Amino acid sequence: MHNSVFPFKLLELSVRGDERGSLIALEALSAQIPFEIKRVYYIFGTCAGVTRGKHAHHRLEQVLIAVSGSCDILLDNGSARKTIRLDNPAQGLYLSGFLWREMSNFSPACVLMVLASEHYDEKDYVRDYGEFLRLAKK
Ligand code: T46
Repeated sequence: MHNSVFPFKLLELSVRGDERGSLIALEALSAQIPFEIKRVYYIFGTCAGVTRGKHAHHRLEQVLIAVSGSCDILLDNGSARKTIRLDNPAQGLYLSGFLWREMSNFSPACVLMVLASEHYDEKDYVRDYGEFLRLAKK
């Protein structure tokens, strides 16, 4: 699915399964990950009821994968909102545009792995929702 109003895509990741179990390999600049991976981080041990995120990025591209457990990703383009449930390690949520995002409803065992196109840079974040709305409507 690709949506120009909501710049995200749900990626189906190829699973290499055999009698021993499953393996997913992710390579940069492939159909699976359409950018050079400069950073990987993962979120785990999230306390019940917590909402994380609450920011937008100016230029960062990311793929979010719930490699264990599940969580909800709320996406907001400044005029509408959508919630995507991540509960499958063979599914990646590719975010490439100016979207406010919030992560919530983490299951206790959730590990949310994120592949990012840039090194960490606090200047790329918009953490104020009012500022986000102003920039999104430009
Ligand atoms: C995003 C969502 C999905 C670092 O030092 N390096 C890093 O690469 C990251 C991601 C974070 N940090 C520091 C900055 C904060 O002191 O770790 C602390 C927690 O980061 P933050 O509050 O931004 O975490 P989340 O879960 O709200 O958001 C993160 C990413 O920051 C963000 O880019 O899209 O996950």
